[in-house]
Amino acid sequence: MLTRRAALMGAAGIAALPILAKATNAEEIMDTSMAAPVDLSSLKRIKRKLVRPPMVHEHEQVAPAEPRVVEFEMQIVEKEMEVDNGAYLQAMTFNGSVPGPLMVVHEGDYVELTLFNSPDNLMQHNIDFHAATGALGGGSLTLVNPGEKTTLRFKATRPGTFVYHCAPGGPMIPWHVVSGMAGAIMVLPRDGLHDHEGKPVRYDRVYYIGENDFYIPKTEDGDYMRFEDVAESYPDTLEVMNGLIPSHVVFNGKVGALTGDNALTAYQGEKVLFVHSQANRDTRPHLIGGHGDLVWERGKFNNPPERDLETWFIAGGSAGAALYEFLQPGVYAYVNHNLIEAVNLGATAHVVVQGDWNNDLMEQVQAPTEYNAAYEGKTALP
Ligand SMILES: [Cu+2]
Repeated sequence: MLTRRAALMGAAGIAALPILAKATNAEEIMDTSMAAPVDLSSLKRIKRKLVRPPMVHEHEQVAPAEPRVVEFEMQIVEKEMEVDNGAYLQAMTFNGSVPGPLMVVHEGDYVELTLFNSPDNLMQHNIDFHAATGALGGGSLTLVNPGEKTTLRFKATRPGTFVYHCAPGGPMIPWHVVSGMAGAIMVLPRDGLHDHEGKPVRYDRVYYIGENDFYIPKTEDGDYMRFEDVAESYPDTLEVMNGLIPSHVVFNGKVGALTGDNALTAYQGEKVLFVHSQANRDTRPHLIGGHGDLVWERGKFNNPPERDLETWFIAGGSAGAALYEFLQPGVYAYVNHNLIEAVNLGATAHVVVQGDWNNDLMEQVQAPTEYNAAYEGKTALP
């Protein structure tokens, strides 16, 4: 008997795979059911409860020597989100947030994720981990219909920050990603982070910033269109997507998600690690008034970090990490330094830092005041 699942997945699932010589070959190659079993029964298992970005779930920076199996659960939620005043997105999300939660494990650990596709959803979804090896990053082993769940385990062999995203095949891939279905995982070295000289480094806080480009269609009158559900939003959204000009570029799902009352916080003297991902498009984070002391620009901890950067580059489809010790109190802006995207399209966060001002680093020697242009300032000109 043809089950509902087979009917839904059979043709669509296989057709969505990249082109291989023959369909039968693809099926055979992707069949993992005959592989030799692995015995992980001697490993300790721990459960991690994921939290909403920019916060990051509880974790150790230095892990015990023995690898562990780290269990996570994630639910896929399709829902409407207001990404700016009057601009509504039919979003697809990992765990209800855009971006999806940051997962943290250590090199050599096994990530074991149970993914639930809520029966309230309309779409098939899956998860492709850039940190994983094989099966399209796990994408071909995790395709779930509404009402289905699946569990994937992969070994975190490479330390670094990596994107994960939904990739259900064909044009569904970019659409699901720009509808919010992306997040990141941080695979720490077992003994924690190291600086450019190999000395251990710790962070006092970690924040996860997921940047998204949205493509919300407009009516002929210039108002943003609003849709009943994700499926209805697709044709108009696709047209905007294919123009490659985003209507919004935001951090953490909406304009102002990390500013004002939602600003990130820190104390002077704290080392803050900013993990920044962009699953679809290049970006260039910059901390106005600060720096990147140690920056893993490509996010991979086996490479020595860059030092003292002013702006760093996150290639679309990757996540990077920047560590900064805040030396002055005040409000810092953390932006995408394409300033049109930062200011006009939304990609701005604030970091409010408490502490004591250091006049040695900066002092306002003369507050702005009127001057007599007949006598002063002339010596400045060449
Ligand atoms: Cu999806």
